[in-house]
Amino acid sequence: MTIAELNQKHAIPGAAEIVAAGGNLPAVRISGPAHALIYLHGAHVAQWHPAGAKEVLWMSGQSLFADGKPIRGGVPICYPWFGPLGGVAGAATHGFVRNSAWELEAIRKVSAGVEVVLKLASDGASRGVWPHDFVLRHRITAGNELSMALELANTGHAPFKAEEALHTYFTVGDIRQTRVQGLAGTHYIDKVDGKKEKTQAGDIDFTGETDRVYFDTPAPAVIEDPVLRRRITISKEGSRDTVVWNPWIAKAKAMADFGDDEWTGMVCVETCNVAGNAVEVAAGSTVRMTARIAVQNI
Ligand code: TA6
Repeated sequence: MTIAELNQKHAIPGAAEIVAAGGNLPAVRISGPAHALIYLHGAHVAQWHPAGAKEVLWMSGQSLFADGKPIRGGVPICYPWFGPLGGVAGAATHGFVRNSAWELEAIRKVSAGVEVVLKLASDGASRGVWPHDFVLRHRITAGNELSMALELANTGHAPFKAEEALHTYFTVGDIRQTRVQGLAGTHYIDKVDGKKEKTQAGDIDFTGETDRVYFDTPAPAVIEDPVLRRRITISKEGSRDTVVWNPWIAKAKAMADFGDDEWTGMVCVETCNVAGNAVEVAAGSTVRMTARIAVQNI
């Protein structure tokens, strides 16, 4: 559908319209009182901030906005695998749905703000990469909080297991002064130290490349940002794991779609089910993973 046709069907005057955003890709722009920008490409939430707040999500100035390519920032959806696909050369990192064109199913005003529903179904191409039938719906509500619910339906005749993540990039004033709270005492795999299993002592602070998968962490995580003087709380349902990532200097330099000096202004705190906590979905059933983001001044 063209942007004009999408607006004809879905626009809500004064609240939501479809625009040609980065790379002329169609995106839903939500305006007032909260602001959000949601690409149909990858059902990708690229921007969100409540009224009166600075932008909460982070986006690289070097990000690509192109069919088949991931957007560097906002909230990429990782599915049906997280990270590289073991043993399959050329398989897209973090799965293929973040690079796919999703269908805009609905936009509606709700009490919590504006809800946008995007849908992606398996097809011949996806079955060639991953041999299961599914329908994904991403229900995003942008208001004073940002709520994202990823619903996964198994439309096939056999159960399957899948990994899933809302790989959320947050803006921070300076990662070197930022702490992540709420994961003390939990176990994690340290991907920058030989994937050793460790226990988190107190708050997470950042003194170098940080890439950790925290297992069995259903509790909220909190980003404490003394520079922007705000606290971002990430609550969740249906997610057992949390990934915390900052590429630091060398990794930032190594990524073409990540500015060399941008590493100081971002942190990923990701809502996910990965590795041993991959979701098992029975034929005909649906599972849901939700992240809810709130920001307050401190
Ligand atoms: O979530 C952390 C991570 O798995 C890191 O290892 C790093 O690869 C990051 O994701 C970004 O992955 P991407 O494929 O988007 O470059």
